[in-house]
Amino acid sequence: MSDAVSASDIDNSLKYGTQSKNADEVKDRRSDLLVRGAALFTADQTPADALHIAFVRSPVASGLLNGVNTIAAQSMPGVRCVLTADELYGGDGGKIGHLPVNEIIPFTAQPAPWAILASGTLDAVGQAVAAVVADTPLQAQDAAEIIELDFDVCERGSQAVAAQTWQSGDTAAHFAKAAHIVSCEVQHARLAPSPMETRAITVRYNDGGTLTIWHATQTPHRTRSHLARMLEIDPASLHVVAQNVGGAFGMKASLYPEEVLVVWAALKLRRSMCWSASRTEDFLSATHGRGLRSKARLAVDTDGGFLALEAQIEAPVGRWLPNSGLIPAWNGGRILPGPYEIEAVNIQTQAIAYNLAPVGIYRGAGRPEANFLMEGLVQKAAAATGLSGLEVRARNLVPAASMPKSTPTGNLLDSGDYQELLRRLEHDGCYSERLAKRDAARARGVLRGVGASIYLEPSGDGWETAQVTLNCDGTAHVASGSSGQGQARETAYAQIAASALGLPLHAVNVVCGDTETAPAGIGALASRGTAIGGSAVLAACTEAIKRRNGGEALPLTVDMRYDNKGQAWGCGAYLVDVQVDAETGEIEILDAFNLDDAGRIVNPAFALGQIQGGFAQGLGEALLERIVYDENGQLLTGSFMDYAMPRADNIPPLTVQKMETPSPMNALGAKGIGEAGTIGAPPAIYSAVLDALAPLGVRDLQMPMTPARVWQAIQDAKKDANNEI
Ligand code: SMO
Repeated sequence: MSDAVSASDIDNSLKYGTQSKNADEVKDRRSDLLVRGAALFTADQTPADALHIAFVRSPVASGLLNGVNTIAAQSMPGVRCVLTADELYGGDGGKIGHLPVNEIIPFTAQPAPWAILASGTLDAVGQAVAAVVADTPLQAQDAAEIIELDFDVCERGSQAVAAQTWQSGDTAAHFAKAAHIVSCEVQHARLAPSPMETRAITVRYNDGGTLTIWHATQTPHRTRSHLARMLEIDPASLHVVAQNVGGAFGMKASLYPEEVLVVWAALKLRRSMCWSASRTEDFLSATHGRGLRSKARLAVDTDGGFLALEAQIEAPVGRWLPNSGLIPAWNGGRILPGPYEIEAVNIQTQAIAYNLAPVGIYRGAGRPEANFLMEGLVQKAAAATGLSGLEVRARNLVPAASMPKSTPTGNLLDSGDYQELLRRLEHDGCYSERLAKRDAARARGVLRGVGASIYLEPSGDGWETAQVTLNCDGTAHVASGSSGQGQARETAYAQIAASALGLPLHAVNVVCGDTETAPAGIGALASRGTAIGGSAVLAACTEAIKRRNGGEALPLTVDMRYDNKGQAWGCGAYLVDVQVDAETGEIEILDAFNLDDAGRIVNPAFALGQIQGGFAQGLGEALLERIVYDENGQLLTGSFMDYAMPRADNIPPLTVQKMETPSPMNALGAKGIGEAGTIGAPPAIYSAVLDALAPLGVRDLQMPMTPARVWQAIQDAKKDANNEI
């Protein structure tokens, strides 16, 4: 082989950034299998002798559970056993602990502990009440369907469970002297994250009683530690593997009750066991995202300067909380006032429990909501002052010279040049030409609009692990505590290591997502994979080189636990052109310009993929997606026939440009990019649509801006106009 490496090569090339191949040309190591449909997902790992589980679910949103009649089901063909809360919590069932919750904002009322199977009360339509274990999935399903639940229906309720306030400066004084006070009220729809593979878990019962668990998760090490704690078993007896998970988007960030049940059953019956949710089961009982209701007022001076911000955020949660259930409430509040300089704030956030499906993190997890609220206020401030939206932003963005900048909610904006983003948005995004095209279209009677947004994407905080081994044959092995959900994680880490070690890419092997072959770590969430996980790889490589230069013999292994210095704040600015059909209310996005600053980029093609995917999901929130319940808490959108996902023909051409302001907060200088599109796209699309409808007098809309809603808004505006005459 012409490019084989020897151990001595490692000594000679220490300079990070000397890549053997143009980073642009590096393809995802998994792409061949994925594109050919040959990659294995969780449900593909099912052992031949595995038993299958089907769940009986609550048909009501709130009720008292008097009993479960399982007798007929127990004698159905292929049925091994039927499990209810009695088996789990009574008799010799042993005890199962509760799913942990990250109390990122303080509980104001401790939510009732959540049972793995309903015990005493029914708290949401779709809550698992009983489980059938059978030889085949269909046998399990058939038996589940004849199980009868005895219950009394109760009133649905809601209860505030957690809250936090951020207060700084004298907001009242500023509002009293403000030249303009603008306000904004946003109701985000609940969204279904909808990964390609639904929730799935496959448990292989091994000789000796250990378990190998394939789990569609973003956090395999968390799966192991939480299961060990809840089931009071040795974590060493659990081997958790998360390989191709079919996407996750926050929905697979932590364990679900159903998944704990599957593992419990495998241990109890000493058999391999598996479960894969149907799409409808995911709509019913996997976590939803968004759903926040936010209200805000902004005090503005005569020059368009922002003086003070008041905001109230209400984040819905279910009657049970996944590990990250409080994150959207936290991010939705603490990320205000976004990229703008406002010293006086009074922001309250609350998490409120409803008898509906659980809510968790979903791509952005409070970032899109905070950003949408601020951009809405900016548009209102522009209208009130008569300035353009871009001019109002320019007057209020945190200047680069102030970085790092402490925010009134206790964050530290680490780096970034927001004014330059705005300047480039206007110049490189050809803003005035877009306006000219809009005006020409308007002159022909076409409803066309241009919208802009600026966004922040704080990455996660904390630590991640990496283990790097320099082998005698000149190759390197990298094991990361992080995981992947489809971001080409191993390939990006291989690029980081190859650059740091001065090796050709093929000489670097990378593993992650497996508790046996990778060190314990956090996982794939909160835009932290490259910023923190990648920095852990880099730091381990740097240490390996140091020890090799110090004369240490090969093979040598470095175990690194890397702590970042703080959150890295990615940022960007988007421009969108839309056209609205006045007859049908249909919106077409004609074009979009995306300018993103994710700090140091490892692989431009992977970053681009994240921007495109995020934009598509942001577009879904803006125009299409909405979970709907009826007044009894019954889910009306339980399939893709009722819940509209964006399709390829909804996605406009994207012109993507980047800035690269390295973050001082981590070794790599990287920031997040995975959530950028979901944060930046909705407000840009929204303001473009309102701009298009402005000639008709439409001033307000809520997302998703479906044709029916847009058409109705047009009719209402016409009616108002007629009334005025
Ligand atoms: S919403 Mo993300 O997977 O932290």
